[in-house]
Amino acid sequence: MTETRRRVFSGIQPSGDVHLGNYLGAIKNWVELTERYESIYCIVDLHAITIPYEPEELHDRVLDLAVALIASGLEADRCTLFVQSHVPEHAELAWLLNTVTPLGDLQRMTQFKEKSERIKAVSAGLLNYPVLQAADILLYRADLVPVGEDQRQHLELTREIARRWNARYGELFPEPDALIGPGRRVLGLDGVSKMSKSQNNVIPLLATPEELDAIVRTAVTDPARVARVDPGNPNVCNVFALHRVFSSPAEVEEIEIRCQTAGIGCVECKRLLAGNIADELAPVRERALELRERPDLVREVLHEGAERARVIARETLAEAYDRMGLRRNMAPTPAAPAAPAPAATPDPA
Ligand code: AQP
Repeated sequence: MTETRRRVFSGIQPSGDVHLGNYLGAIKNWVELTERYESIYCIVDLHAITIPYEPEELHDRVLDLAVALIASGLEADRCTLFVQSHVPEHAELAWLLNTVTPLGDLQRMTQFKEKSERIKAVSAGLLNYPVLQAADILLYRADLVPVGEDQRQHLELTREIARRWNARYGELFPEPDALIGPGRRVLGLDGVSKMSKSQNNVIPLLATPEELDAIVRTAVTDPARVARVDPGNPNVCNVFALHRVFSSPAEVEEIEIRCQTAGIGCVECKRLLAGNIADELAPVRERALELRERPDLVREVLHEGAERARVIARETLAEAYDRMGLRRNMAPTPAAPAAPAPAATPDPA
């Protein structure tokens, strides 16, 4: 049975170049989900400003991300794609949800702890990030949220926030389920940490073949393999992990053996990988080039996406305000039409 009526929501931050981690861990799966679900995808710019950023770069980053998403297959006829700040109801609902979210729950979030270690001035926005995320999801009363393992804790908090709010103000928000896709956690060029836009360890999704060759060449391989003549261990090599994704099974098998027997060096192994990534992503790159030539088209997709999203968002927010006793309509009730004056009776002469 096709589940056409169930709704999926997910978001991605315009916080840097979209990379293979985002693509393999999220975007590819999002495209597949559009076949089965009503899909709403959001460029979460309000989340991106919770860590230090350059205001003059943000708008271009949003458009670049939109280009990458549409080029990957999230075309307007398959899903609703929009920018979070274009639908102000996200921030409004987040404020309402803040009031039912215990401070301790936010302080316990792993991502908050990790990010606040890297940042000097930690803002309240970073702490409240998961509440805004809850608002993103609950605003559309989404049933399913495709997330990576790293986002599971935030989704659990969203469910908890929905439960608390519903218990206090009456059932409104469904508790969304996590949809853990087939995508894996992709490691960065250092081969240790998660590939992350803000970590300077990425392979950009839209890199040209030449750029890919140069970038992949910097990837860390098996650290124990010092010289070309040393045999390597593919199981601890991130380049090999990416071969498993981008190379044919026969090629993977051959590389595994040649690495273990020092039959192939890391330089050649990386060159092959860069070539295979370039080949697989060629259609995405080509579509992105077309879209970059037509920024008006990209803006139109985002504009129409926001219009569609707002229809749902307005309705949910109005209901939430109402249930919380926040009556926003203070317009005077129109006066009743005046009764017609009685016909004058002529004075008796
Ligand atoms: N390395 C990764 N492997 C697998 N999946 C990943 N995702 C991100 N990095 C990897 C998935 O991409 C989706 C969108 O991510 P996001 O931009 O909202 O936030 P993020 O996870 O914080 O991504 P980054 O690249 O690490 O951004 P910064 O550096 O700004 O924090 C999510 O579904 C995520 O799981």
